[in-house]
Amino acid sequence: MIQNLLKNFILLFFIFSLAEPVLSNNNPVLAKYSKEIKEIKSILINKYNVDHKYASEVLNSIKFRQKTLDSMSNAVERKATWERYRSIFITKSRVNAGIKYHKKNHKILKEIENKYGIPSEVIVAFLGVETNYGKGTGKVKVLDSLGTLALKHPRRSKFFKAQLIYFILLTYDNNLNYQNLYGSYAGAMGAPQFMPESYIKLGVDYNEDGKVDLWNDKYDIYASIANYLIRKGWQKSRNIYSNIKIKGSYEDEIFKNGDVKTVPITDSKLKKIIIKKELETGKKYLILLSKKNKKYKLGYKNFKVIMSYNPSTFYAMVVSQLSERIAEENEIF
Ligand SMILES: [Ca+2]
Repeated sequence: MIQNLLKNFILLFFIFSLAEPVLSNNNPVLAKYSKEIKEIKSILINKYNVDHKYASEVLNSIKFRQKTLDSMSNAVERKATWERYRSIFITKSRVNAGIKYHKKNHKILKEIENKYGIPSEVIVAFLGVETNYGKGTGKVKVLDSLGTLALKHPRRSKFFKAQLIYFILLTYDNNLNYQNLYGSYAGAMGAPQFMPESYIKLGVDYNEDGKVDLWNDKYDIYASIANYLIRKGWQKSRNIYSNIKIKGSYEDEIFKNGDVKTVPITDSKLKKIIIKKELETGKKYLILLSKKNKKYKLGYKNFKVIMSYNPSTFYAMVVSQLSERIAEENEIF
């Protein structure tokens, strides 16, 4: 209420001041990007009805972070082998912590599982890989990460520009202090590390307290992950992937275009090259993990759904394997 009054007061003040605030006058670093900022501001004001002064004020507060750009090009997905990547995420401590977390939050997790049909251990595995079960939600100001990437990323500035716009909209609509929101170097937020667009479009206010809180509210966090997966096409009670054995002569062939990828394969082709012939229904993918060590799996629709959260084949496989270990409930000693 007070915030609304304040907003109205600011709006009135702005209308009667009659002067359009000059954006770059107190942030010379941004001057070079005045065209882009003008465009972002215009979308916020005209498409999303964000207050003019608010949009200017937030955009003016962006501080560039070179570290953000460096981190983008050094992401572990881009460099590690499967064995190295797996060893980072499927560790004794992460598996044991996941089993404990799953038991501790059993009641809420089961409620969400029953409502959405997403296995609770899959929800917990996402949290385990993303933020070590909500413990490390990121220490970088989201505004600065997204501002840097939106204006300076060499290839993906269009994507990050959209995320910056959604971020500002999120803070405006929910009365969140944009100076106080921290996330990953790429602008992912909260325990499940949602980008602003997903936060706005797929976040769920499950406990109906008027806001989607992905930092602190377990109901909102679990329901938002479940909702995300359902909306991306998760198939209830179906497998994520299977172990398969490919006949020796075909093992080299499947890796002829390299590894670290997930590629579609038809049933007829599959029947020709695998040893065991009984197949599940639905689309299938060869998950090519390591050419050197001939590591591969057979993926189903749900594997691709996990990849919609993060397009890395390795990422989707560690989420899948961590969820299995949590479901088994065998702590590692
Ligand atoms: Ca809520």
